[in-house]
Amino acid sequence: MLDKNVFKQAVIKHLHSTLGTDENKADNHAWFKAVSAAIQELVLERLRSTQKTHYLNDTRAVHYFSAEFLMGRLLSNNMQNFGLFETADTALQELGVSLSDVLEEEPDMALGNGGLGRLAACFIDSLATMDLPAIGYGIHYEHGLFRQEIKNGGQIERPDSWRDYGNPWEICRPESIQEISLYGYVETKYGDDGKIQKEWHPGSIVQGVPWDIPVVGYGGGTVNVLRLWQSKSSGYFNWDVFNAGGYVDAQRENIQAETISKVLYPNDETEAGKELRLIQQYFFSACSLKDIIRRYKRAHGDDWSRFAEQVVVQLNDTHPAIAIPELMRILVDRAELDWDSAWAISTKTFAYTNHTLLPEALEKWPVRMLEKILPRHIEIIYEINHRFMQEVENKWPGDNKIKAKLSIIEEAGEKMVRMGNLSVIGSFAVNGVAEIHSKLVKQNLFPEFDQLYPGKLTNVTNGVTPRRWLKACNPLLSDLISKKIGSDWPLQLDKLDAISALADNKTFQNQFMKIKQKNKQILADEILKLTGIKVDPKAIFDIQIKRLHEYKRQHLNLLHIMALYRRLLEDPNYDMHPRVFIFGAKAAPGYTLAKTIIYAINKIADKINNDSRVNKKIKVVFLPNYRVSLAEKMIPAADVSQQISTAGKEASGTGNMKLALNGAVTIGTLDGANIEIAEEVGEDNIFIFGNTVEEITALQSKGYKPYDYYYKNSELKAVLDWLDSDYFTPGRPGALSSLKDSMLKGGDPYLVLADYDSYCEANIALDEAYGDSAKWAKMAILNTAKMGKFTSDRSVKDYVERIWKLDPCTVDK
Ligand code: 9GP
Repeated sequence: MLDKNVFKQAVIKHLHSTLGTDENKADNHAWFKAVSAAIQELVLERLRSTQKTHYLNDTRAVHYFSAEFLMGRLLSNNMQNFGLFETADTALQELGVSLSDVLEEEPDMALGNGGLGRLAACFIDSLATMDLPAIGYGIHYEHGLFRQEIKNGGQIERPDSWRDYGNPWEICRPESIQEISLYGYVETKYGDDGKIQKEWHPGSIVQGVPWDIPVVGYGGGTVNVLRLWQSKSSGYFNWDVFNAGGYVDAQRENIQAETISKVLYPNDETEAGKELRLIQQYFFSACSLKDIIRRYKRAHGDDWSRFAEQVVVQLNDTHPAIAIPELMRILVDRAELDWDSAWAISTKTFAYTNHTLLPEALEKWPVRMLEKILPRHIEIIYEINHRFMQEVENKWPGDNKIKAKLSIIEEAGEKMVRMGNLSVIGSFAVNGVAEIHSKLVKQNLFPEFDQLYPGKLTNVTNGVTPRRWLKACNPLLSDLISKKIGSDWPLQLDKLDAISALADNKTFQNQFMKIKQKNKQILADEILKLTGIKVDPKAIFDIQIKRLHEYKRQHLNLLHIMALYRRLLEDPNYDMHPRVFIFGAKAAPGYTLAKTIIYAINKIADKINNDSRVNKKIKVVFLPNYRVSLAEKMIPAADVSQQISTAGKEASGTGNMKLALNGAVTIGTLDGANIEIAEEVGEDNIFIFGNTVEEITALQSKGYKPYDYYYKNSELKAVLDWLDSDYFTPGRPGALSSLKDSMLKGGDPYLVLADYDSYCEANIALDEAYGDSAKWAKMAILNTAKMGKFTSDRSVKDYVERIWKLDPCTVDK
């Protein structure tokens, strides 16, 4: 690898010959570009070796299809993974440049909404680190998730322009452009052998231009690729369709082609329900399949028999599920395989991950939309369904209820294609993302599928990469850990358990908590810079960071904050440790109540922070534009991790893992991966509260009555009523009433009120525990120590062994 002087020379060479500037003129952005270019030279060298090795070994590879990859920044990560971070730091210092200022110049690659997209980013990091042949496939959105500004307390969405000044990592590959078809009609013909043949005459053709982002494994051995497709007009104009009267169809291409990869849908957990969204899904799935097939054919020609041996495609949620009929179309219409052979190949190729049980997030597309956009695919879907219905009939003869439930086509109301059912039927493995979630997938979402295909439905608990989420984001703690237990923990996270033995050791406790204190000071400075709010780093830093959604219950946190505020007003000596409640969250632009919750947090924050009667005890901070790079600053500074979703609603969560890994203690419900975190850290080191899934089901089946809780608890009633006043929104009475209404008149769909009491109790227990500094230090240390299970390397290993069946392939250095 590079030594300091060679590195300096490389950076200066790029300042001069790539950027046309010099050391005296260069600003931080130019330094960022030059440093990135120097690193990219190494990256590309390793990328070339990796690709050559994979090609020569004709390796089986996993193809991770995901509409979202939330990569964040890459420079620091790539330097860390090459072991060059310290070298770069000293080299730049000697050049009079601050590495941390340079790192701040990199825009986040925010091509995802939240957990699902960030999980994909962690998985491709682990795949490269573990020398596994893999490629990520997604969309090269021109605009990633919107930039959030807060104006007068409310969220404003601004376009995210991550590539405005170029991106140093991506490589355009025009030699691998793919063309895909849309619209038009299907012609039925008879071949010479009398067999029916189908020919799709598309109304328009769109080009997919691939951009490759290298994915550097830790240690720099393997560099895999994330291939993102940008849409482009092909300039094709279909005379056939035009002459047949399809004027609009024939011209649609030019208007739409470049729109396809324009923006990431800013939805999280909700169905987008837009034609463009379906086109996006088809666009990247079809380009990616073509790319895979091109590569396969280069090695195996037209012999399809080995396709499923070489290729496994993981569908990240149902977003790429249209790849299933697309592969069938290619095999049946193009390669002219008979249906059964094609289906055998296809169902050995795909595996599907389910990430949610929320009904509104389970994708369905109107049949008429598919008929229009993908007329051949809807025919194939009907054929898949027809054959599947025969299987159902064999298993449950005459049971039309089960047929209606399992059918890919939903017939009640407007006819819809259920992408979840299609994914289960068309895949050889289906997994949920945490134990409880996978259990609910089996029990509630797809119980009959579980009976029909025993063993197909399984669990792979999520994980996060410890390289980014501890080593890089928390250098002080990482160094301390490495000094105590050696430096191989980023590759073998189980080794962290060795620090459990130090959990009672006073010196270690002091060292550990001193680092937390320093990280809190750094975050306090950042808070001041971003919001003008001064917070005391000695206070408890209590953090809730995630997308804004009612099921995640930021409003439960808020009700408790309001209750503390009241308690302090009523009793100025109310005994509590000073606490700073810190939020980061984006709301989907069309999700009105979520935006109201952001507004409420900000308005309540204004009031509390400026009320000298209480602001030594509580402060509330909403950090705007929550994103990966901000998470990297917040997580190391957290004392408390809020994971308070309604039980059964959060499939897994991954922020919960990152925060605990950095020594935050969780206050959480028995939901998602919280349950497994609790198992690992032990009940003494986590604050669990609230109704369980079973209790919630029972409450709902006997008729849940939020008003009962409202009238029973005078404090809860008072804080809810407070929302009706203009206390927090001077001159705008009722501006927060819709929030109260959602929990009373609206029926409180996420059972906030049912969990309120036990949440308050858990908070009291937490406050008491914090008062005992040795006890708290021990809890924090054990949280870090016990997170070994939650490395994404373990998740990937589970996928590899149980689903993907991949062998590692090391790349010579
Ligand atoms: O809501 C889940 C979240 O709990 C999980 O951690 C993440 C990764 O598996 O996926 C989220 N689901 C979605 O974003 C959409 O289904």
